[in-house]
Amino acid sequence: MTPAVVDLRCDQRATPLGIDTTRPLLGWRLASDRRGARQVAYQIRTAADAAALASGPWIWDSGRVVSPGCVAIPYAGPPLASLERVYWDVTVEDELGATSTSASSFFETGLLARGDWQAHWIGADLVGGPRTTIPAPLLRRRFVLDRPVAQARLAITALGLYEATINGMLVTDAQFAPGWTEYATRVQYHVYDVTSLLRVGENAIATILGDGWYAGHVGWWGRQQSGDRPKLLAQLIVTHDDGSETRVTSDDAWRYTFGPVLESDMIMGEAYDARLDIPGWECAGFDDTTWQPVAVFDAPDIALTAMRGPLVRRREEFRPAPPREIRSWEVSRWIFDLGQNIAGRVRLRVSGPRGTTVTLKFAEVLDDKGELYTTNLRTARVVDYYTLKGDGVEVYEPRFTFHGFRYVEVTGLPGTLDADTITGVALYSDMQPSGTFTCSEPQVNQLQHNIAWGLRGNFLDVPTDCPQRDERLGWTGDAQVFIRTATFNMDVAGFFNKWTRDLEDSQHENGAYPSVSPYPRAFPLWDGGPAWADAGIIVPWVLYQVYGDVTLLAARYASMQRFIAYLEATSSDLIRVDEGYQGFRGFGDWVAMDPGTPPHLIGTAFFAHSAGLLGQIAGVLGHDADAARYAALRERVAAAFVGRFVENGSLMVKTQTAYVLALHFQLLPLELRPAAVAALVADIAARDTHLSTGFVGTPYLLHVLSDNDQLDLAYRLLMQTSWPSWLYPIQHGATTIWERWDAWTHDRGFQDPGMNSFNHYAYGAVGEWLYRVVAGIDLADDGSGHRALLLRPRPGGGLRHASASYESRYGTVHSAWQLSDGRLTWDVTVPPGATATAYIPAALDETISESGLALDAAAGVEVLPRRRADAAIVALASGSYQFVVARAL
Ligand code: RAM
Repeated sequence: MTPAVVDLRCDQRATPLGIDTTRPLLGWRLASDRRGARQVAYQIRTAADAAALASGPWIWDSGRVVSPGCVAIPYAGPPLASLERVYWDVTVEDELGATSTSASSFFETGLLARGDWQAHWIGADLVGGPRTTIPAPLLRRRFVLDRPVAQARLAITALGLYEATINGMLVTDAQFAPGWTEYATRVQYHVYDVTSLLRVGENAIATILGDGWYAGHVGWWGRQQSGDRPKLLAQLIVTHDDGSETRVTSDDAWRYTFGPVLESDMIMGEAYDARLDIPGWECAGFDDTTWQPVAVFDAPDIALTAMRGPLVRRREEFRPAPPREIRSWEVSRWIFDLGQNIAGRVRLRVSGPRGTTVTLKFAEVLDDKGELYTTNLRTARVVDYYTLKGDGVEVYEPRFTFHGFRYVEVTGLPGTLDADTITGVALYSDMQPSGTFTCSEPQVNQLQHNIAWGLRGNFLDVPTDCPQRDERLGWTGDAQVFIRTATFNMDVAGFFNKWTRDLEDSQHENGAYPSVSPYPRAFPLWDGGPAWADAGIIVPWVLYQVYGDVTLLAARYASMQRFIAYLEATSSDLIRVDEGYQGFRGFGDWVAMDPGTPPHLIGTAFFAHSAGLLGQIAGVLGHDADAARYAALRERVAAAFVGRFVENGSLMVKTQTAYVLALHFQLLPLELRPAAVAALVADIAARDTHLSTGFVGTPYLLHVLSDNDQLDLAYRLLMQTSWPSWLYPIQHGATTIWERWDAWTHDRGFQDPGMNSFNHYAYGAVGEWLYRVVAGIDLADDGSGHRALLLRPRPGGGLRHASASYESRYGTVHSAWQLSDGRLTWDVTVPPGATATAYIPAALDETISESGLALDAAAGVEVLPRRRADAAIVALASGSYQFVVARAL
């Protein structure tokens, strides 16, 4: 069977509208379970419509390109015009010479030139203050179409948030559009296909504007960090049957009023008075003559670019258990438990007398009296109010706010509440799940669950540290710590592609990357410091490794160079943030049990690491002189590290994180490594098999152990259940990852309420170890994305089985091992077009078969001459295999 060509993508999306890349990246994959199936050559064709793809005329024909590549292939046709739809397909030739053509796909450009926009920025006259909010304005415009509509596109954005309808129908189910960017530099627009929403005759376009991250509270610095009120920019472009065009743009012909959304703030919550509903205001025929004319604003001097990442959507819903009633002072409070800590909102379903106000409060955990624990929310109010209009069942879900919570307290409603009163709605960026991991230890499975929910709870347009307190910022350190784990659990290509641009937009002119991006100007830490600022290099690098997108590296290269130049300029004798350094020395090994790793050790280690990565990036981009220069810089920084921190052959700083960084970043000369490993092992033993690492050391800890013949110890740390450990929170009912090892302990209760989130993904960075080491799905690191796989499970820890799958750009990678009756069975799938180097876990005296055949007789398997004492090494063609390892008789 010739492989089918499926899953066509452009710029990582299926059939995107409104892209503004001039050379969008095309990709596809093959579907085949034939062993060895692979692409030898491809041919891409584009045409003006789907029918022409088959027979021409073609607009661009790549010709036959001999290449196995099927991810991130740049479009190389003629320059694209605004709002141009390009149909394309791809014909693939496989290794047997057979060809197969995909179904047709398309992509469509947005408004590529500034001059394409005739719209004006509009909004309401009213502004709030640094702490006082205003109601959400409703904006509308009626217009008449006198000819049939062939096609219509709405290009729209806001400084702030918009919800837009045409004739009362939402243009998108996305939430918090257009997302959060560095508003001083850029705002993203979206293009929607609204053809089916229009009709001949009178129409209405209507929007509600929310303060969002632009004008609402951000962090703990109050409102109006980027602007004083939300503003809308919208342009509807209608093409009629006869080819003529009608445009409706945001301008002074729009009118506005205030409605039922009295206040809606991302951090504080929403207040909605249903008595103020204005029935039909979004529809044609509504009389808006009593409304005010909108204010029209000068266009800000910022880039208006097409969206990159996915928008936030409603995802999972949670039905709570029946609520518990707490009655005091004649007032009933009802506490609901969703069973899962999420970022999102509650949909309320109530009936009651007109004017009744329901109050909803939120918390991640309960205190020892069974009440909501909200001290850790700091200045975030996190309360929603809904006032009933009193006409039967009313359903309400807020629009422009979200909370981090598992528990909800509802007050104000008469009568008895039941589980139907609320539904929890998880909100996060609309990414596709990419992996699964399970094993025979339920607590580790719960850990995997908590990692995945840590991601879901914090990938809300930007990678946030936490979703509940007055913070929720795009912390750079957290993002770099977690990104590799994130890739295993969700397709984060678009999400992080967007955020790397945010990060460059937030970069200080002197080259420093900040602590958070987007970067609120009130925050003094424009230099994120060691391990935080380095996200500017680490994040693009990981994206390249995983998704094979070179253009991202090219786009960010100059910015990365500026960062390394900044480190060179501000370090002294290559020691970064040395003692006495006047600038910010960094966050250290944040919330570590052992905080003793000094800033300049972390700084210099990450300087070497980032310089080394930039050297590799330069190599990938073909900048050979730069590659040599940065590689040499890395060596010099590593030497400076040794010169400063090694004495008599051992590290002077004796923290676990110091050993971990020195080993993982390969800073020590080879002969000093065994002693460092031994010292790390001894420290873990001295702590009764406990870790002491913080944000910085934790992600690498188990890798360092398993890479250095300490697999068993790595498993014992993973399986540790007393604190500090990954499983301690699980023993106490956690459903997400905690910010601190000691967020709550049985002997000490809650820790530092100023910094105590129960949904902080950073320590979930252990997730990549589960996939890469326990299940053994890894990359050969040749930059081809997942075309060259390294499959190397390392059974241990008393596990009887472990299984993972990962949706790579080439298809599903699968690895599942099982131990029973003294035999190890290992099922493996290598997707079409990919190859794998596989380490079959087998001792020298064990025999290996594949689907019942001797290894050297199995199709698609090439036994490599190198053999380890604990593994036979084979090269695998694509396909599925089952290896059985048994003791020789
Ligand atoms: C905290 C954040 C974040 C961390 C910084 C240093 O406020 O929650 O996780 O990166 O500080």
